[in-house]
Amino acid sequence: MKTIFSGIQPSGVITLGNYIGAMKQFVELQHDYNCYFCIVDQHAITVPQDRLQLRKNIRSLAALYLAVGIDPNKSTLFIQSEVPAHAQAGWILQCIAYIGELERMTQFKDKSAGKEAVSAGLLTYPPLMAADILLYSTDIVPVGEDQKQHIELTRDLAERFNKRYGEIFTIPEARIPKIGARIMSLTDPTKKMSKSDPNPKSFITLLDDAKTIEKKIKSAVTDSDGIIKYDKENKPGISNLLAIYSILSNQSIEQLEQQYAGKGYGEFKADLAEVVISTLTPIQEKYYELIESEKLDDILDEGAEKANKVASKMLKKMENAIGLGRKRRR
Ligand code: ATP
Ligand code: LTN
Repeated sequence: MKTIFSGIQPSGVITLGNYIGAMKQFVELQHDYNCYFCIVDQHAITVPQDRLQLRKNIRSLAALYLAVGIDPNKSTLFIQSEVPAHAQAGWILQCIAYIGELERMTQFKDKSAGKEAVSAGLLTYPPLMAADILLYSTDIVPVGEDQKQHIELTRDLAERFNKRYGEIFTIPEARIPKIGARIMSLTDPTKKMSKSDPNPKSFITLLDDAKTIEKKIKSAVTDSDGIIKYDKENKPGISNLLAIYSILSNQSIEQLEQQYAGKGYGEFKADLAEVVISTLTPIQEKYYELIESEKLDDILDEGAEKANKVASKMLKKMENAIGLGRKRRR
């Protein structure tokens, strides 16, 4: 069975963008692959985080993974900081990476733009992400469009390591969905929807209640020509809403265009809100059952244990190949 690894940052509550671009795929893929899904808390601290909020977001993300349908009997769900090999292998891969290639990452450029203080971790984040992936001999990494560049860098680092020290790493491939790989902000449809956006109107979280969802969709930025048609260049707002509608309702964009021919944005948005609410209601019910439960801790303990076994073995292999530490007789 091939191996899948993916991670989500506990930097806020998961948005519809994260769900459509990443999580929804995870649920489908777990039946056919050996899957590892990670709460990448060490990645989240590359930008400042409030201590209590971070703790809350980590637990909330774990419960959401399960609530959307990740089955702990099929997939390994764990928290990155509970598996020390990630940071250890991340350090080694930082020593393989070049500063120039890290400075070229668009996520680094976006997140550091205009900031007075930028942490070194924001720059060296991709080698840690490479460690996440390479420790598990991952074949496939399901992610949204924005992560493509990081996976390419991961491949480069793995190839460089293999060439220098011997064939240790599997070279992973990104898997990006055909539609929904880049859900846009509701307030600025030229920007990606992001859970850490300071304006909560720009995203819908998986925990938003029905009223909030209706309001956010109603106020989503569109255009003034009143035609429901997919045209990303000229009608980015409506095209984004059509993409969300299409994926959540399993109807094609063409079907939706036909269904709403001659109808107004108001009706379209009200129907879309219904579709979003009916997708999220069962997820929220499961979430609230899990969030305070001991079962959630048991699943995370078991996940960390399984992940630790695999990751520490690979870390040993890396250290051996490089010549770190001592040669062990036992
Ligand atoms: P942050 O705002 O903290 O950067 P984020 O919302 O961009 O967070 P991540 O934790 O970085 O989310 O991403 C988790 C997964 O969701 C990744 O696979 C990423 O590609 C995907 N993803 C993030 N935003 C979107 C989006 N707008 N559309 C589709 N997929 C997305
Ligand atoms: N960089 C990713 C999160 C992430 C990840 C990973 C995704 C960290 N490690 C490993 C896939 C595989 C992000 O910002 N979305």
